[in-house]
Amino acid sequence: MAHQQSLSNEQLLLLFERMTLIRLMEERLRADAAAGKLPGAVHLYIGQEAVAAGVCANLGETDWITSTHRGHGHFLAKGGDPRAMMAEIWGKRTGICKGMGGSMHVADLSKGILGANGIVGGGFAIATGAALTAQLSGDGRVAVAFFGDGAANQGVFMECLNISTLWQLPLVFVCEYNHFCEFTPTATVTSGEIADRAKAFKIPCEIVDGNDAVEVWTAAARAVKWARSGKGPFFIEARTYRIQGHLESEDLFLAGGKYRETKEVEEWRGRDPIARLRDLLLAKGTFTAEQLDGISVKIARVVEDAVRFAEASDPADPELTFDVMFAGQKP
Ligand SMILES: Cc1ncc(C[n+]2csc(CCOP(=O)(O)OP(=O)(O)O)c2C)c(N)n1
Repeated sequence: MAHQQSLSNEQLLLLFERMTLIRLMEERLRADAAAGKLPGAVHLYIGQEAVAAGVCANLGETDWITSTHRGHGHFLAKGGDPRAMMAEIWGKRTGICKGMGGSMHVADLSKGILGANGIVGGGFAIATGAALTAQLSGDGRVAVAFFGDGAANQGVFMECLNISTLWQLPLVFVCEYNHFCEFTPTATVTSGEIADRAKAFKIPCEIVDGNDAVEVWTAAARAVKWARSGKGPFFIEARTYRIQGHLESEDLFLAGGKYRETKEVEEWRGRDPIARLRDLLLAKGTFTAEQLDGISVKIARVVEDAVRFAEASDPADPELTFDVMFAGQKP
């Protein structure tokens, strides 16, 4: 585990708390999806928590992020409200988007969360636009585009690499290389290294162990500093693994088919980013196992509270569809 000395105990603890919150929220969503309680699809972030938490810990509230269809972790890591996220996923009017967007569209502009996105690669141009806004206003903000290894094969990725470096925009690209695009192993559809695509535009790159929160944090600190100081974009490729299926109901799509070996999933479970951070905290001797367990219990209560809030809320108002889709016009 490299560079651990550069994080204070408070920063390490914050990472642990954020990652635990994401994990427990996702595990609860997994259970509720299996019980048929959730409307719509959920794409879970289990196993990738170190990426969102490590990057967002380096951002201020007014910095921007764009996310993906697998966006719960980014939302929570950037300070999004667990209750409002849960209610959104449950399709309730108390949701962060009044229950109109659901899991794939959690967003909170007041926290710089420009939204999860059902369009693969949809966040690139939004983040590039946000970075241009930051540059024009000169207010020192940065934008971060989280995206998957599959999204790196979208043409708009190249467009945004190109213009962001030409215009020296304060933009950090964060590729979460989780090894799959739906049910397709990335290696079968992606030639060469994704980071090399950024290098071709002379954008500085770092490839990090995406299951090592400290390594992600350290690379992100460098990237954000670089972008904020006006030097242009930075690219991080975080090597990680998608522990859950592409989406929780994937068995319906697969009809008994298989696209990865159980052994491989188990190997990656052994590199669990939260267990690794916990081991580091214990090894440093600053926190005891009882203290860390106590934190997890407290966070489990936050999750329970979010679920109860969502359950007790009224369903989304269908009439609102006309406002959000058609600016109030009715056919
Ligand atoms: C433009 C577009 N094409 C295809 C899809 C269908 N689709 C949804 S998720 C996905 C795979 C995305 O893989 P990746 O970007 O690696 O993200 P991950 O699911 O691994 O987090 C695809 C092809 C889509 N939603 N949007």
